[in-house]
Amino acid sequence: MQRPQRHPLTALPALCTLCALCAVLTALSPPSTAAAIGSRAVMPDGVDVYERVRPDADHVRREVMIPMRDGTRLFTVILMRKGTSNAPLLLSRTPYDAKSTTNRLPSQRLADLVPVADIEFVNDGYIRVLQDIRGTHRSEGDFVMTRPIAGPLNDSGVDESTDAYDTIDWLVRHVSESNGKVGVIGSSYLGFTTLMAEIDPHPALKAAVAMSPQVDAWIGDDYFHNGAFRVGSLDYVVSQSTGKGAAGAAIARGTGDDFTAYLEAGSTGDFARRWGVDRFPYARKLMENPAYTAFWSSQAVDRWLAQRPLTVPTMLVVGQWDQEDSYGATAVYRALAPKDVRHDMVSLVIGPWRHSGVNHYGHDLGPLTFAGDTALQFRTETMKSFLDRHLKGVDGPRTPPVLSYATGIHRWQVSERWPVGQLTPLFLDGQFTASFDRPERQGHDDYVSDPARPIPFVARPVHLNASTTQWRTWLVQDQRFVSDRPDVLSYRTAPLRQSVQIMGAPEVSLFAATSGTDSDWVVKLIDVYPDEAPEGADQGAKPTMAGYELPIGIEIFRGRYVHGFATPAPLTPGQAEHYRFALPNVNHVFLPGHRIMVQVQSSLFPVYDRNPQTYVDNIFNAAPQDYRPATQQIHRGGAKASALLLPIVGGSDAVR
Ligand code: PG9
Repeated sequence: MQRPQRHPLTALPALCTLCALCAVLTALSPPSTAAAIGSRAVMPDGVDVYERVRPDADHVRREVMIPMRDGTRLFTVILMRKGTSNAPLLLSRTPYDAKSTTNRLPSQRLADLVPVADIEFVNDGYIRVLQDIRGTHRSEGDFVMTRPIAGPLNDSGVDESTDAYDTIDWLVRHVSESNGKVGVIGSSYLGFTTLMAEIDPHPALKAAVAMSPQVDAWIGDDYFHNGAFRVGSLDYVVSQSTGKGAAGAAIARGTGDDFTAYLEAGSTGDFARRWGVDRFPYARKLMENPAYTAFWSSQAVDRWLAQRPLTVPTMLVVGQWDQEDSYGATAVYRALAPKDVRHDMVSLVIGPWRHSGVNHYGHDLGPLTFAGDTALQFRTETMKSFLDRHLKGVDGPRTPPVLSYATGIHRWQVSERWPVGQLTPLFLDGQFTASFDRPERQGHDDYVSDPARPIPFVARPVHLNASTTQWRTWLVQDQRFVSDRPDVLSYRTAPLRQSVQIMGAPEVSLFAATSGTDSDWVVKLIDVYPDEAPEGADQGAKPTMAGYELPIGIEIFRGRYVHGFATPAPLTPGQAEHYRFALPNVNHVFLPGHRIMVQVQSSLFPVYDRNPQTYVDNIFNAAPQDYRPATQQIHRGGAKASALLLPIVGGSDAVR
């Protein structure tokens, strides 16, 4: 609505109505104090709309409300270079504000407005479309977190799949500059909406690129990993559930160390209640569904896709050090690859990136430096030719079935399938050694895990804020900050005589017992750099990687689920169980002179909530007296030969 505006002159008494000069002078001079004090002398300075797109802009911007089948209208931004015709549409459906995402810089150049990852596409004539999903920002309707597919968990009859369908249908009929072909792309939440568009897809949907998609939030994406709860989820829920049209709220707990904030609160449920987070519907859904019941399994996107025909060429992308959604992309690859009989529909890309790092600068991560901007290389050389082929009919280079960046030797590698390596046990042995030879003697190593002294996941102070460097790089942090703790067991190989390459997901095969009735098991695969002194290190001039303990994968498993994710049960004190779980997928080369290390511990706090180590029905509601120290036993050798199975390229011959 226009605010009423009054010109100051209209409030002044007429001076000399016949004299033009007098009128001009009056207009130029500031209103007199007397006039300003008078009843209506101040002109309001706010304006409702500033038309940012000026006549000399290089692009056209349309903001439209697209109607869905239930009448709800979704806010959509459509951007294209002036003079565009017969061009493909590149659609992303986001909960993160379509308008501000497409106003990166105040500029008349389209390339300045869109996110950096889009620049090559808009420069090459793609029509870029971003839409606020239902219930977020400028769109109508209710927001439902990662809205389940219409069915038992969603009786509204609409979901992100129908909304994608209706949007695509509208776009191809109303954007006259388009060639009628649509691609969907996006990372994380947008990776989820990308995959949802592939369920019963619109015929105009010709290609999809799902990056770090949230696929199964209980097994290995945002909210839980193998049943252990990721407490930072509460921050996300609060900001996401309050964000319509504005920046979402933050939990008002102050700016201190989150390690202390969570430890002092008690259980995660107590933390939530203390800060009023238990009033958020999605926080309640999380806290009421701690096990992998139908609530979670029937939301798993890989299961939905597995049940449907594969009709949309799909590229799945993930970062090797993805601190949020490391699971989803490869889970969907596993679900779809068997359907890809002609071997030309599904591809997988694993880059040396953090979560969504594929859309940002890819030169480095924490202390690691790569061969150039790996993210830009992927986007311009692989992703663009994939989309050009399917959306523009360009007969460019073949899309590699699998493309992965070999960290350690800094090289992109193409393979026909994934995983490539053959699982080869690296055994835990006596004297805290690790070896590819089966241990000769049986034994166990013990430590006390005390929930009152959980092991931090980064050096304190901890800030569970997803936009900090601390959060974005914690998966590559030097593990020496905990290696000396008595409750962290570190098993190391001798320095390697030859390089060892792994391509796939390392698998934990851990035989472990606890004196408690529940327990968490955290396993880390670490590349230990040799104690070398690079040039300049003596003057302290350059950061050195000497002795660096670089995590190649870190994962957790909540003991109560050892016999089934849907059927938690107390552990029997002192009885060893066999824990099997996977670390994230990687392509890494351990170089000669480096050592391979396996660390085992029982907490990783506060990225994961504490296990009280006494079985309670719902850990969210554990009472203070439930948190008890426990003695843990890690078995090695004989029938309980704990090992980390490494997907070694060249099999066991490569390490002999
Ligand atoms: N990892 C974030 C997320 C996705 C889906 C649900 C909840 C969180 C994200 O970066 O979008």
